[in-house]
Amino acid sequence: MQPANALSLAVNNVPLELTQAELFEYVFDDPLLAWSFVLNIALAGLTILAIAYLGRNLTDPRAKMIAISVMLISVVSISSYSGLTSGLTLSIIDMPAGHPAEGVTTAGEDGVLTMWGRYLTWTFSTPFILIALGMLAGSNWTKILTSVAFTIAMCVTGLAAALTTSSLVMRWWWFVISSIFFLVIVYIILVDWSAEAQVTGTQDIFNTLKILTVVGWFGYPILWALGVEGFAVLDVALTSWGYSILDIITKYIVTMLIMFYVIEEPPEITGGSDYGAS
Ligand code: RET
Repeated sequence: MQPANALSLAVNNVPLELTQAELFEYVFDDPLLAWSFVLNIALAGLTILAIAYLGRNLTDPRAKMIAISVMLISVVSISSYSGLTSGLTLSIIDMPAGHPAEGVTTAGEDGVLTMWGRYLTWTFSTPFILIALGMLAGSNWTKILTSVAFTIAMCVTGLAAALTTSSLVMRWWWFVISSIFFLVIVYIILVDWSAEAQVTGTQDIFNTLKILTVVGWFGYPILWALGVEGFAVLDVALTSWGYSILDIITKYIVTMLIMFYVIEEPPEITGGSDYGAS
């Protein structure tokens, strides 16, 4: 006989798989988790509107490019959090043997709630943070695109760490690879771009952004390690709030600081009407 619903599938000893609608319900049954997503949708939307308003009189092409770059951070973010809220980019992942959350069940299914959409969408949002920072520091495109390539590599290997179910050692191996890529980015920001910002004359704003970025970005692997993906010290809702708060600092606060600086179109960051023409 054909099983009538997911529950009867479990009864018949076939692994139960939650539908997207059930994941959606699961999120909204936990207001703490739901709010960690919804707040960010609201903040990303407000940030996009604020950038459009603040940037409406920009004339310099280089200043405009920095503004567009920070706008794209929030464009990705609103999509990312919509994916999480709808259940589209959430899964219940069964942890490998030896993992502290091994054998845990979530909403009747074996495994823990994994917000894999976060790691996926960071692949698209973090490059725009680095493009804006690199341009503010007055760096060249070789270094900016190197940092972009490494952040994409960091996020994709972080996604692999979260989704690996075969072996605990392999999960942490992905984490180590991702962390090495992360350190390359930290080096570029702290060493190369800090020196370049001194020469460009943007050291004041760059130093503030550098501290927010480097300190904030270190919070992500720490949360990964403490959350359900790693040592499972923090539960899913707390981990999610942790990421959401870090996102507020590393995206929206950084964006607003950049916008308030850029709208004045200081000579340190402008390119003149010929910028990008050749
Ligand atoms: C992971 C786990 C694997 C090891 C490392 C990580 C670092 C993630 C970072 C994310 C930054 C995200 C931002 C998003 C804004 O949209 C993938 C958590 C090193 C640094 C700034």
